[in-house]
Amino acid sequence: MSCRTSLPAWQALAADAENFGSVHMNSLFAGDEQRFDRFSAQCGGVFLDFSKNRIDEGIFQHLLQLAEECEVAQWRDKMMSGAIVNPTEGRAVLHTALRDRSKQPIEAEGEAVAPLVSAELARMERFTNSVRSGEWLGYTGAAITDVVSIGIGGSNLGPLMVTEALKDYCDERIKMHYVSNVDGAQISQVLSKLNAASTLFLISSKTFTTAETMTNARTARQWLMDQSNGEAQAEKHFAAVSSNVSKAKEFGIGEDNIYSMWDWVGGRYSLWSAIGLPIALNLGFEHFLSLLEGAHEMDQHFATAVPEKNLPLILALIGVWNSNFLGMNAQAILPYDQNLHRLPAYLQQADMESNGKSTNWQGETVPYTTGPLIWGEVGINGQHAFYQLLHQGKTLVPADFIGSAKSNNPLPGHHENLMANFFGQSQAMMTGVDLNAVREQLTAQGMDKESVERIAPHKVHEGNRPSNTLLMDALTPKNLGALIAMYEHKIFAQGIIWQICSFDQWGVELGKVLAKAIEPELAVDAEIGAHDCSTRNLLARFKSLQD
Ligand code: G6Q
Repeated sequence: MSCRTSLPAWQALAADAENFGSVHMNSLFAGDEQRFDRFSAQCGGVFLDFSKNRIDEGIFQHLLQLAEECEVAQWRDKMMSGAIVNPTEGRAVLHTALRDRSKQPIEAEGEAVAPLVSAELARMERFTNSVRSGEWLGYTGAAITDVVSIGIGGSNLGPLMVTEALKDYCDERIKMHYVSNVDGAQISQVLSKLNAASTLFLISSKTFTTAETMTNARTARQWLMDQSNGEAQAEKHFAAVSSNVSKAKEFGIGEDNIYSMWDWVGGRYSLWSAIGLPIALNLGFEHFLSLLEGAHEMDQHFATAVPEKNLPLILALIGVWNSNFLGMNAQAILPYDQNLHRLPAYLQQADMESNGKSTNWQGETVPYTTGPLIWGEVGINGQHAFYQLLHQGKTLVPADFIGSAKSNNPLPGHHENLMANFFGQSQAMMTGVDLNAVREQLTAQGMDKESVERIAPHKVHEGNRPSNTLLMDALTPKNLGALIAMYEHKIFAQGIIWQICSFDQWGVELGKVLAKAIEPELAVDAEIGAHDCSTRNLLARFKSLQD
């Protein structure tokens, strides 16, 4: 297997970076009225403008050539047809099949996938409707009003992000609460507001062995028993989502209340499976289906759109250009929508757990940077906090600006103000303002010459900072589905270009193993084992501070 750096396209891009990497975008825009048309693309209700990047037609063509030489399209087809594209775990990766309601005949490990997906969706629908309609009754005969979703990582971040994002579609029939942290603070706070008689717990864990989730699930079960003086029957208050049915049954959850997922659904790609039940319970099943529909539309787009208009592929290539060739190893996610406030956290997992790796498919260390540092915040709040660094800092951070043309909360003046900032910030990152222009501005404001010279350098914005703008018609379930799927496929395409295994997560294991060894050592009478002197002394100090 040849290293990506020896590909003709990689070498052409390295030369491009030498020759054109520092060309100011202002000069690329000057006199080129076609730039926006050429460097923009659309899928359904999601529009992408990628013209504010340091690319010209030649660089873009070399990026497309890189995708071709890396066989991204062939790998995409393999993934979508159920081939083993998660080699270190020996698994197919078929989250796309979860949202394909056309029931294409796809097999994973010899088993037809569509019937499994349809059957589980039908069970989810019945469960959702029975809880939401008040048919499902708790131990006193009261209808369910609150659902507590207990799960962590991929079994939490997706449903939490989506139910927050689509709050405006929620009819308040069922209130959702999430518990992910094993810190007792979170579950205590959640339970303190609830009435056991009308509360249902949904334990979401693919493996049903995750320590944090199991600890929280046991605490929830004990709380239910305490609150009901031992009268509550677990089957009226517990349901589970897992691929480990026997473990869920061992915990005491009846088989009828266990919803399946499969090995070919990765945790961080699982919100489309029964892991998405919090979404359906909170918003209603029809909205969950719209989410799937939007994601499927993006899947089809990724599979069929020409490369130069293919949103996920373009985002992947722009990311590769910025990080591997221009040395920008971070990516800001900046939603201009309050309800998308969990999107940066969600994408942190999706991207960093997938592509935060340094070993290629052959087990060799790759000689280039891989997944960038993903971070972000609701844009308008970020403006009053960290945008200083985006505009004038020495670390260059490409940004994705995400917003909608129509507001779901159209109060007079609000959306215009929000979106004026949305457009103004990416423009400022791109155009900047040079010393002469600053001098002129300050002089025009009546500042004396000496002050102008002293202050002006501080107000220079060099600009030329890359960004993508994602403008949706509106934040709807369908558009959100498409947006998430777009990022999933971007991450996939980058993993292929970097030749890394995007679907495993060995990097999260070592710390867990060490924590398991340390936990018994925290008991008052237990000995502290052989650790480095930092860890040993910290453990000793921790123990000495217990009452
Ligand atoms: C996601 C990861 C990880 C996983 C959690 C929860 O891709 O695998 O975040 O989702 O560790 O695992 P369980 O669902 O098995 O509890």
